[in-house]
Amino acid sequence: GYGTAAAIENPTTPSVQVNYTQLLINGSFVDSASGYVIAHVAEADAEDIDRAVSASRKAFDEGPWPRMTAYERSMVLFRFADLIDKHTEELATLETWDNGKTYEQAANIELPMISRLIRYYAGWADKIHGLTVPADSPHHVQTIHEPIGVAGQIIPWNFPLLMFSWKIGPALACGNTVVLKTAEQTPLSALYAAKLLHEAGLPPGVLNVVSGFGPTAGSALCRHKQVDKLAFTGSTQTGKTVLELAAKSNLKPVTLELGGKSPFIICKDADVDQAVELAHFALFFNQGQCCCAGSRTYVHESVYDEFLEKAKARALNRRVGDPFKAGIEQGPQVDSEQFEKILRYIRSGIESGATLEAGGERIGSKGYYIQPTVFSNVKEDMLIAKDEIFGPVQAILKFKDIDEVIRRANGSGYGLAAAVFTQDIDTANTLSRALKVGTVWVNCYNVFDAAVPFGGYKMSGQGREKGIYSLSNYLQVKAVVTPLKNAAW
Ligand code: TXE
Repeated sequence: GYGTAAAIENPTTPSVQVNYTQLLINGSFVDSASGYVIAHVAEADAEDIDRAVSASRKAFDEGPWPRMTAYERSMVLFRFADLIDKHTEELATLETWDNGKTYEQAANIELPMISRLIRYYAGWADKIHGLTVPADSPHHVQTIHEPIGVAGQIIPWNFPLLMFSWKIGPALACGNTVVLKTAEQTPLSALYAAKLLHEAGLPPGVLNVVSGFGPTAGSALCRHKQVDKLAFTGSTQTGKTVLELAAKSNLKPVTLELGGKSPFIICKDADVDQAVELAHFALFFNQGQCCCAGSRTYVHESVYDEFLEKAKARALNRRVGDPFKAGIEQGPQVDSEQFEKILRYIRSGIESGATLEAGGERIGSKGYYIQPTVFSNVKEDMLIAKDEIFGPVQAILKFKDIDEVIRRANGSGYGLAAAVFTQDIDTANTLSRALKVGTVWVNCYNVFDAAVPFGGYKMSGQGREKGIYSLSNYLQVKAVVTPLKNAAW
């Protein structure tokens, strides 16, 4: 016969395992020239999203998570933070494998930020409460701050574990349950971290982590009617899709953290050496794959030539190579798609008349390494000054006066971050207030404290993450009104 449904649903597991997955060339198994397979990961589709959402729904509706005391929830998160510190080596290694970022950056900069952020939200869990509100009529009025329910969260590949922590930290502290979809390029670290969170005492179903692609798993999560809230970090284009899917399904609220084209403004009185180093860091950090990368470097005409020479020298000195080696500043780009996109933008920069001062090409023929690239003579109407390149490509523009640079800096459709470099307090204040962006760094860059809100104006997003601000993304406010029998008291 053809076999029964039970036999299909419970297939035999053979004892033989798949051992050979590389290429067999000249008698040996070898990796392909373009890279090697790190791991195979399960791919979620709509049906798996449905299973994850059901588990999350049940964990929210039936508890215990939202009904545990806030202190108990807080302790789970504190224990999780300790486990992150204990497993830094494993987590940072997975991050470097998946993303190509340097191991030193992952282990020494990102992992400590992640456990710190989890502790920050662990600290909030038992400090979330409503108000007693004075009414005009004889009523006792109070507000109760309740978790929203099942949060669907979608994260990108540029900071996989950091984005995981920004998303789950406030959601869990407020008592929500979560289905989180990692980026298809970088699924490994979040799975490992989620396992640690269960070791720390998280009940089953509270956090579900699914690996999968955007148009399948991601969109199924956005469309799901049992999901009560969405949080997304990624491209502006996909952000629009997420908002649309939310609106068309059950009108779930959405927070978005999207792309940017952040201006880094170097005024005439700036210390040029410091400005060069910070502008370099602002753009090239993480292979240029930062939503807040300082990707429009505005330099005052009086220091322009000196800045340009030094910026070029700094880019040429950048140490690019194996991200697991000590002292390396830049690893490969995340995948061939991003790699090709960046090389296309470099060609477009040359064609549109910008001056290529350094770099401009791939390094070697293996892996997605790109030379640290500097363009001068960049104009706002060029694509390299308008679009998010998301790669190691610095675009330098010249300006004359403050009003002009404000206008030009604000001319972008994005509004994520900006930097102001000056010794003059009045210039710093004027620029900080005039720039239409969610973060202004004055004489610094990429300072990411857990307590400081982050998010965008305009097409860089909606809502704020981190700090006290992200709690409101994960809370409903309920007003409870009760008549007072004896209004005199
Ligand atoms: O982004 P996507 P991609 C920018 C950067 C980059 C460009 C493209 O300029 O070059 O975006 O990168 C999921 N429904 N940023 O293609 O598509 C996807 O699976 C639901 C800036 O990687 O936005 C992944 O988990 N989800 C950004 C996440 O969205 C969908 C960081 C991000 O992928 C989906 C990353 C859909 N239809 C890229 N399609 C930042 N703000 O830092 C995709 N996804």
